[in-house]
Amino acid sequence: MIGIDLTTTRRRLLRSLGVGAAGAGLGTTVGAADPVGAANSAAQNSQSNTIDPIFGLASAEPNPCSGDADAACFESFPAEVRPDHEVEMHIGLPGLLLALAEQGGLSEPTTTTVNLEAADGDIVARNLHRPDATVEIQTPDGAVTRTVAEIAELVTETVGFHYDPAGIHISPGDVVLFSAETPDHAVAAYHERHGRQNRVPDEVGPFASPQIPVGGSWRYRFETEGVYDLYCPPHQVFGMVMRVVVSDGDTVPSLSVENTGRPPGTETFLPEILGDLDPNVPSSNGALTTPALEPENIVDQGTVSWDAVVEDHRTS
Ligand SMILES: [Cu+2]
Repeated sequence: MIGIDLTTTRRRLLRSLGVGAAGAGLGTTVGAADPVGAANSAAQNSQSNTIDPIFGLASAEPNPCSGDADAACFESFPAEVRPDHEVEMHIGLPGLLLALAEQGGLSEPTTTTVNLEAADGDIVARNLHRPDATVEIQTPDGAVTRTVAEIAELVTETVGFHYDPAGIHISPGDVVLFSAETPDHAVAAYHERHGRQNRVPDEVGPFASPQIPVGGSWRYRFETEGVYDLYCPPHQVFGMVMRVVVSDGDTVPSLSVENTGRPPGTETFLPEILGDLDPNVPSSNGALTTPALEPENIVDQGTVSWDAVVEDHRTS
């Protein structure tokens, strides 16, 4: 019965992610738009040329900053709502691991040894249970064969659902563009009116984006100095959070936390959708308490990558 329940839970989670048998659709990106057309679309899609302090400014039109565009892409937006910084929203889940999970995952004790070896992000093949044993994985493109050691490597490369950068230092009044590179993402402030701990400056309202379609974007202007903790509502349970530090120069504001609701989660459910394989990606709480995301480090670095947060978590 327990096995059936876990499978049901995993299926339900996979469905809620819009993930098919082999994770089809993950990593989907919309190709770089033609800059002139994108500029026109961006202008047409802005119902107003203002950024609402609660609802921001969303656009489903092709985002001129999608993919690997450089900072010149900001020029495509009207001056009064032009971004100063970009944060991308990603899913880092190998389709092969999702397909393996869907067919039941690895057997014990192989799962346990893979998890133990992957925990700090490094694999020592000889410590794995039968590292050269092969596993056949069914994908929509046919069956592929991988060794246990290769699957373990895939687990260490898995960084899960994330914002990139995961930490950013900006000036008061700056606009951040959140780009949806993969499906199902959104941005919300940890705020009491979202039923959460308040983790934004006192006078800041319960701001949030709608769910942003792939290739679309959302802009928000951070007016008030302070530390802002943000989460992705569908993926908070998988650790998708980030921190924005707003200050002039090298000033390091402190995070103000009020216990007005649920704190960032201390568990991550990634292993449940990966057939119990555990890439040791931090929970929401785990990510926000890494040294990498301390406000002082974010101000020092300017931006902190999600990879740095995961590495910090795995090696601490
Ligand atoms: Cu998300």
